[in-house]
Amino acid sequence: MTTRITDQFWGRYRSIVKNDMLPYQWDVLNDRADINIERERNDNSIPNEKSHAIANFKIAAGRETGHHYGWVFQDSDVYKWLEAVAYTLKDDPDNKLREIADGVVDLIGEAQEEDGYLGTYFSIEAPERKFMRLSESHELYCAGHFLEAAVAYYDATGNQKVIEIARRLADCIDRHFGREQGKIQGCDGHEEIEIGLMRLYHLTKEERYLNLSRFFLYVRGEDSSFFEKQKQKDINKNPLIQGLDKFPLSYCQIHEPLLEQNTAEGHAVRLVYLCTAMADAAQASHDEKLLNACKKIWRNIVDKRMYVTGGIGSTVIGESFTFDYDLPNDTMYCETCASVGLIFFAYQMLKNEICGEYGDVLERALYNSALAGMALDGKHFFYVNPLEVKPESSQKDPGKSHVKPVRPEWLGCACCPPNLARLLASLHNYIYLQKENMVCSILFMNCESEFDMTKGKLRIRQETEYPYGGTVKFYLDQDCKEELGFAIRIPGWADQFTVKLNGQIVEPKKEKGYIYFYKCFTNDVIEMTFEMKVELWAAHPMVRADVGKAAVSRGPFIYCVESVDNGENLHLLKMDKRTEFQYDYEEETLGGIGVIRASGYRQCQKEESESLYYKMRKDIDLIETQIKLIPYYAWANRGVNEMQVWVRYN
Ligand code: FUB
Ligand code: ZN
Repeated sequence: MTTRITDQFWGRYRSIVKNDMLPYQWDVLNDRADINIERERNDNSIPNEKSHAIANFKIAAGRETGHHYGWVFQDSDVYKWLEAVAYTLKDDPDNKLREIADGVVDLIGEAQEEDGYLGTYFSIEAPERKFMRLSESHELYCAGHFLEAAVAYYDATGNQKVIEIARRLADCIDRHFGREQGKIQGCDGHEEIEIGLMRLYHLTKEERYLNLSRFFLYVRGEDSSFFEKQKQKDINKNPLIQGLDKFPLSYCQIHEPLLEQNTAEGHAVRLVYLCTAMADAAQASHDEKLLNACKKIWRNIVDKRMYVTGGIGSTVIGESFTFDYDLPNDTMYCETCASVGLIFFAYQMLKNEICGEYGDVLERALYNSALAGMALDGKHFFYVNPLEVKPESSQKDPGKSHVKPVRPEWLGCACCPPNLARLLASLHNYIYLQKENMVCSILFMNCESEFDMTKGKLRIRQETEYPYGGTVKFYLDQDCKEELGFAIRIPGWADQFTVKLNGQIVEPKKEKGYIYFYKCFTNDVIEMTFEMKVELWAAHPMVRADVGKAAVSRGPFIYCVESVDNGENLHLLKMDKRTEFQYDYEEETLGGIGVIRASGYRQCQKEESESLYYKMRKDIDLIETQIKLIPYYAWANRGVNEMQVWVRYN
């Protein structure tokens, strides 16, 4: 399958990735960007003087001398950057970028040890501790990111060296881990190797990589004392990451055997990376049990633990899930990487089962929580994506130091910026899914695609007003005589829609959020019109934070209010059933956005309410006001600001 994005909305982001994000991040990784690296929360143990990520490789490679700096997983910033470069090069070849990236591959190759081991922290600082403290070491997490980058880079450029390094690394891991006598029967505290091995398996078709991935999946939680036993054995008692050992076993999903885990527990990024690999491996090895385990966790996330923005992770403590319906808006975590991971998970679930809900969640997380992770300039990033911010609280409430009102230029822990880069650069992979002789559409955007079906080629051109308009046209043409399948997702938010085939209204088969066409496509046009109107959403009554409030959406976007448009104290704004909405697309605002204006009210302060408490009166004093809402992803691009997604409503 090849897809070329020609879309205005996403095209802008893709050129930002190529022209701004990648060069900027390259400068940061090389410590030559004149920027302020912020700690993601008030915690002095967070290294924020520099990135040093490339320097770590140079030291490990013997090109320079010195010490490792940064997190034990600093290497992964380079790998994610390289992966983003790979997708960009595939889409838009560029000799200069290719030369830099080939140089990075050479450097990584030089940093790799004789036996295939790769990990700059342990090569430089603690060779004797390799694979000894897997709860904290992130060795396999980094390895997984390298495997992902290597597969993408090989696919884009055919660079042989990168895949040799990847194989040597995977083989080294294979020699050390497994069920056989003498091998380590445990996993990394942070899932990711499982995904990387799956990707290497898909590329090489070598079963041992699939088996190794499955081993890492199934060994998780088999012996929940594994990490503790490793720690006891490690003669060096210094932690690799301060404070990680205070978290419960569920932090890294080892509290129960994998198949018995029914709810989304622990560190949110880890959980969705785990589920991504589980769903991928389930599909690749026809493992129904594994798929059912994914489905249980999926249901728990989507029904009880996901924010309306597609954010996940309700608390900063352990960057974790908490419990059902616990979705506070102003202390949550909603890490950018967690939304990126949720997108990966949703996509893998779609590979198992064509079901609109997976596409809906993918779309929700992409257009909202993930996209909010970066500023419109591509050079400022949120780690945490709040649904409610009062800048004063972020400054003065130590419990909210992670809730930032403005995106920093870089972060002490820089996992999110390159994760966004690789997601945006690989977006063409999430528009369709091909299953034998069936193509399913997932995302709507202007693009041109060609699919190699087992029966022949299918070409699809998509023409749409999305994300701000609800018309989508698919032009389909095939070069074989046999019938092919084409499925279109009906977005969960679209109550009404019409379908036309070559100008005639039709009612195709609809199942689990998809409509299906089976046909020999010869210059056929399918035209979808989704009614895209302003919608109000309520949360389940058990979501304490949202009772008496509404969230506003239009199409794939969740909206929010900002004080720059509505004045301070957004908590005093109110809408009710008389509220009317007006929608306008504003080309000049925030790079071009759809703005919603709502007739509403602002609670005003009466004299008696100068007192902290006063006798309740039946009526509240409200003055009519116009409320302006903008898409959530575009917030925090106009200085320090209050922001709220959920607005009072009755
Ligand atoms: O531990 C590696 C990465 O750093 C995680 O995925 C993020 O949540 C951050 O903790
Ligand atoms: Zn992150």
